[in-house]
Amino acid sequence: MSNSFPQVVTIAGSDCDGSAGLQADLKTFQAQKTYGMSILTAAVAGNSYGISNSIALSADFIDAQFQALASDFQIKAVKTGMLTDQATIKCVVSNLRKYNWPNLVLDPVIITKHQALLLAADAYQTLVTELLPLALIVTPNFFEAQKLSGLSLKNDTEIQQASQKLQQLGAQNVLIKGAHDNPQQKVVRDYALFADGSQLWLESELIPTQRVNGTGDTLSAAIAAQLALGNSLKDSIKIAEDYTHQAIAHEIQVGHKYGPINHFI
Ligand code: PXL
Repeated sequence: MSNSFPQVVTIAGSDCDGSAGLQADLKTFQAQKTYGMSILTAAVAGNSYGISNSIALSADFIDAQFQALASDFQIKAVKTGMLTDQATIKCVVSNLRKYNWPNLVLDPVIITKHQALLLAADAYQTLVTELLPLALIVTPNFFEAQKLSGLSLKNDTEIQQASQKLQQLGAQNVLIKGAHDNPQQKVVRDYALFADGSQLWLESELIPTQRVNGTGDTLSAAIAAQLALGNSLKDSIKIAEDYTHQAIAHEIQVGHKYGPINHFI
């Protein structure tokens, strides 16, 4: 067995309860047999009931973290999570341009499932115009995809059109996560559109549980980890989807309400 592990970085906020944000990313990197690192952008105070407070780190400190990692490690893939505001996005964009790390997975974190705003309203356009064009793949959830595309996504054609729109905005590849808020629903369907125009519908059984905190973070982190391991984007998405599904299916009892998924599997 080799003792060398590809190094992967998350640029994200800390969620103190360990369910989401950079904690979920690092657990995922570890589970995928990659070496995880983190550039901290913000920290939130929260638990399985919700988020009560947050702070953003300074651009100077974010710069220092980039510099520390770039001067020592060979980064094979990167993902972004909570980016707070315009100043943070601009700082992250200028560092990504400077260091040119490969395989950027952009999880456009805007608002949590429970309506906590993690990106300032005036930062949204900056994310689209400056960060999206650097992304190998963008992984919006259903609501983020509606917001990014301006479409209601009421049928498959609109989901396909929204993905094309995100490509036109600069993302090379797009993964839109399907809605899962209909009580009658039995399956969740995610959709991927690739740079060469090929596409993939990914269908999985909907697991009826409230314990899904950190699902989007985990999926995008797993994609980054698989890319770092040298897999193709298509294979990385399939492996990451399967890992995330298993992590939801094998529920763990942590916290009283909207608990974390199971990164041990
Ligand atoms: O799951 C989105 C997310 C990302 N980053 C941080 C979070 C959350 C959700 O709670 O707290 C820091």
